[in-house]
Amino acid sequence: MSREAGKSRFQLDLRRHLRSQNICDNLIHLICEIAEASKYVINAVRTGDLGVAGTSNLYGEEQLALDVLSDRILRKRLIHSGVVCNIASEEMDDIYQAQLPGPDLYSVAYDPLDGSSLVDVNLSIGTIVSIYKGCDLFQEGRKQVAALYLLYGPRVSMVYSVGNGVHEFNMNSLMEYTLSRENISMLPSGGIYSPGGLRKKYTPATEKFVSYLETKGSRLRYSGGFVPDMNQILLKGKGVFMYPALTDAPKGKLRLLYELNPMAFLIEHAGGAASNGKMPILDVKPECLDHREPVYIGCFEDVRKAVEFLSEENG
Ligand code: AFP
Repeated sequence: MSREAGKSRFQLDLRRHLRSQNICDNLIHLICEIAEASKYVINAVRTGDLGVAGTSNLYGEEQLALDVLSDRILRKRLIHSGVVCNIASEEMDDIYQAQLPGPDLYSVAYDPLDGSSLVDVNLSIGTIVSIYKGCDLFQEGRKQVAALYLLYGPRVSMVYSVGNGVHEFNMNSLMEYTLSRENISMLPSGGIYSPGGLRKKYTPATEKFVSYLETKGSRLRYSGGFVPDMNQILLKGKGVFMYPALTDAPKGKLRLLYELNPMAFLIEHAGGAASNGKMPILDVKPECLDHREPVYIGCFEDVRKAVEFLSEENG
């Protein structure tokens, strides 16, 4: 019996699964390169220096050595992949051109280590990646051709979509990614809510939405890490995450290019929704690298309800 025939569907490794997705070889190569880079990021997280790197990123946040190291690992892989045109990283101030525009090239926006401030208290963190065809990174999120995240938790997992379902892989003892869940699907409404930001800075509409969730019995689950918090909602298929407009931060905190667009792509392809309170996240036209948007993301009905409360406030 051939090796493939002897393997159950759930022993499929990442490259084989990508080949079943009817996408071009360069995109398969790119996603596999990102998966390969994650092994070095994991090693850095597990053993790396937690000291502050002494530099700061676009947002003035002190860069932990791990932020800088993870960014360097991913960028180097993308540059040497041979299929990447432009690169934007949450840890870089400007777009990096890896090579001149050409056919079958991709552009990548990523947050190399989202939640890095949680490493020194041993909480889960992740890498978030958004992939576009061509060289324009300021396209609406709906034009992404792929999105994925890596979650560095008790297990290391990878969730990706190229627009044909959302699929989870777990890393085995040989550091290979093997399929663990295929075509993940979310319920219309759920029992978890993850409220980011300071409650005392919520607008009345957001406050009403949270009260609605609590009244219907939703349980608060919030770690401070976007990737683990969203992974819980996605894999349990039930719940909503919000980092809303705050009274002193009307655009919220999370970045459109590096966090919201890739996560919204995954959630929508799993049957959920993502909104800034007025329109789908994936339809927002990115204005700059530092573009932030309020976000309500998760089960379709929960997000619809949030928009309903907010539309009363926004008039
Ligand atoms: P860090 O990368 O600075 O730790 O921020 C993580 C994050 O961008 C996102 O992962 C969380 O959902 C959000 O910030 C948490 O923000 P608060 O600490 O304000 O709740």
